[in-house]
Amino acid sequence: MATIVFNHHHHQNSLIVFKDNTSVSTLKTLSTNPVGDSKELADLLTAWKLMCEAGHMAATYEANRTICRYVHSTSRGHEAIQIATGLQLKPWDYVSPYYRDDAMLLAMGFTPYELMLQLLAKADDPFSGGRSYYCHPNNQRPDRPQIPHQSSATGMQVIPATGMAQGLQYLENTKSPHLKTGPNGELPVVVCVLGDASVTEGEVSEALQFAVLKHLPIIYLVEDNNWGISATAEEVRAMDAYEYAAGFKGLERMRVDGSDFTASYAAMETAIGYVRQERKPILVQANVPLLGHHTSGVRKEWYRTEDDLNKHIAEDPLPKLRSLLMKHGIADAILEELDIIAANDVLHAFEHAVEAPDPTRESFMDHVFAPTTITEERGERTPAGKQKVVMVDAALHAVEDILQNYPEAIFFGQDVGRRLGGVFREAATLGEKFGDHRVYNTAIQEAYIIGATTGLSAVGVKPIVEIQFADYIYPGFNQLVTEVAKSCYLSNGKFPVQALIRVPIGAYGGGGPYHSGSIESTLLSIKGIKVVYPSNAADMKGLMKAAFLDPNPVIMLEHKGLYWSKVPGTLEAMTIEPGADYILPLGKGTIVQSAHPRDIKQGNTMCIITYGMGVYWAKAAAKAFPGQITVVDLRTLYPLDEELIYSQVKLHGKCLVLTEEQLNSSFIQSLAGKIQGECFRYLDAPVAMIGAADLPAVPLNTGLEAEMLPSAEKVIKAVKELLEY
Ligand SMILES: Cc1ncc(C[n+]2csc(CCOP(=O)(O)OP(=O)(O)O)c2C)c(N)n1
Ligand SMILES: [Mg+2]
Repeated sequence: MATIVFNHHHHQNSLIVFKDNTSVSTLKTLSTNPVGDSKELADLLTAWKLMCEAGHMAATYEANRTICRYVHSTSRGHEAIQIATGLQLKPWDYVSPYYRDDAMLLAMGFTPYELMLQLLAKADDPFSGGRSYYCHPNNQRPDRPQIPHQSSATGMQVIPATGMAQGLQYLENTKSPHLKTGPNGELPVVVCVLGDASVTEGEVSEALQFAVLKHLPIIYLVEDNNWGISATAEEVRAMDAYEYAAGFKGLERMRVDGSDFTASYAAMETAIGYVRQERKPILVQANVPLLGHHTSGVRKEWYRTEDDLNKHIAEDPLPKLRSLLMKHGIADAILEELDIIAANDVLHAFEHAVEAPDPTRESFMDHVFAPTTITEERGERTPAGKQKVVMVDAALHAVEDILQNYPEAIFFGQDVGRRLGGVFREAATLGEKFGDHRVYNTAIQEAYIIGATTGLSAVGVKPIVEIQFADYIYPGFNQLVTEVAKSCYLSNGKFPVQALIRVPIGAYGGGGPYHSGSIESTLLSIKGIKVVYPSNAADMKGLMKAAFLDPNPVIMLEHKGLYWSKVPGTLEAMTIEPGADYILPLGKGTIVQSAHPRDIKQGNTMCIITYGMGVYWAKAAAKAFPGQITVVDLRTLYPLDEELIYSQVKLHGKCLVLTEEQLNSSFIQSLAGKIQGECFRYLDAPVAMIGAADLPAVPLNTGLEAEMLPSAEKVIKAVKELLEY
């Protein structure tokens, strides 16, 4: 035994080209001498040990199903391609493995014990602290490949992973100190792994399109087992991933027998070598058998025939590797002994993991957000001698200051680049000032625009992105819910997503359906993001800075009706422009107008709690009730300034909550409930609510639109009723 060496280093100059007749010539240049040296043998033995380990882990979990009660998948059948990949990745590489990649994690250096801590949802689970399933890794340890948060949603890691490659390219092109390279300046690659059935998902195509367009350094590794739970390949796809890849001009591709370790190793060596050198994307389709269950909960015998199982068993990578090693002259007894060692190691790790403590229950709320350093208003809000600006310019200038001061900040979205500078000119001149590598147009890919921020943030870029109209955020909604919002919590605080997402919103008089909608309640139903909604230029500038510096995902809702103060009654959205140092923390509301102390004393007053356009409806209405109305502008919808809200409600005893959104099941309706619960004893009337009529869209005709939306007149009516209550 003592003579056996386990080698985790790959062959320096011994690339084998894996190619077929459709692979294009770029890959041929990487061809050198074939393997066959002692290093290869060491790799094979390492792979054997890891494969044995993975097999024993799966078997141990199966044998202890009552203990392993949380659902899990294992790699059985997929081990060869996974180990071949994991062994060749470097600590400066970035990987998005999927839920079946436990053998790959072993090959990257994660121990069976570490993986089992997650299996059993223990406190010391190094990935999620007991919050997410087995084989949902993330890693920042500098001695192993870097892994951002991994969700359970199939295919949806492809956009975040491509975002990592986008970020690496930016850091590389700008020679950023944030780029982590190898000891000899070796460049990082990204590996994104996915199952065959997830390739057909729509978001995958957005990512592939972006990767080939921008020549990103990423390897898409598809583990093709012909199954997507119980759906067969024949049933649900017209082509495999390799064939699909042909449609993405510039995407290199290869197919490999993923059950053959040598072939897999060579294929991945070629793919990784290609991407490390050429900085272009490649797709590798590895055909593999599926030998285990889909998951511990969805059992193979429920839907797979004996014939099908036998076909897969015939491709088991384990006996294939065994016979290869025996051909290399390794005695069966040695392989047997390695297998026994692996079995013992796995058993000990399991016993140990079972004993490990659970997370403390008190910790369940930890890491929803990373702490922000911006907690106080700072800088000059109304500098002397400065002109008033419209809100859109305040936003623009804030982003300009940010791009000026933070070289790792980039800004992209539809039409924000040089030629137009945003359909509302909210990004005008930025492309010219900062260059096309920092401010640029993207395709109409809302999922990509939002989801890429996860990957960009993971590699140290600070993305500012824009969704052109709030009404069109829905294609990006999935990424927001599934990836962006959950990353911090489920990585136990390791991967908060620093993202500033600008979203022009709201009705502005005749904008019509699909261009006038409000979306804050749908956003606020997502936990793990912050939502800001300024109503004037000064707040816009200060909040934009705080939103950017917040280490968490922040949505900036920018009202199109307030942008230029063109909507009648919104002139006050223009303010003196705050200084470049001005910053306004999130989560702090403000009193924009106060009732008179005399009226408060007499008990004749009330407060209107609102935000955005509501502030202007409220202020206009208040003119009809001099001294009697306090108007609170929330400014941030999450986190919410509850202290200010409740103190004002308690002071006045009467309250109207006001929103531009359709009222039913809205944020403002739930706020009314909270106020009623919190301030019940202080209330002299039920909390009144005004919102838009519950229509599916804002109608185009301005008369119809006006009927739907709140107005000063509608507010006056409600105020009157409340004051007389
Ligand atoms: C978006 C989404 N829809 C459905 C599921 C439920 N689901 C989990 S695995 C799976 C099949 C995935 O098949 P494939 O990508 O081929 O990977 P395999 O399990 O075969 O390795 C499905 C439908 C999910 N996790 N995510
Ligand atoms: Mg599959």
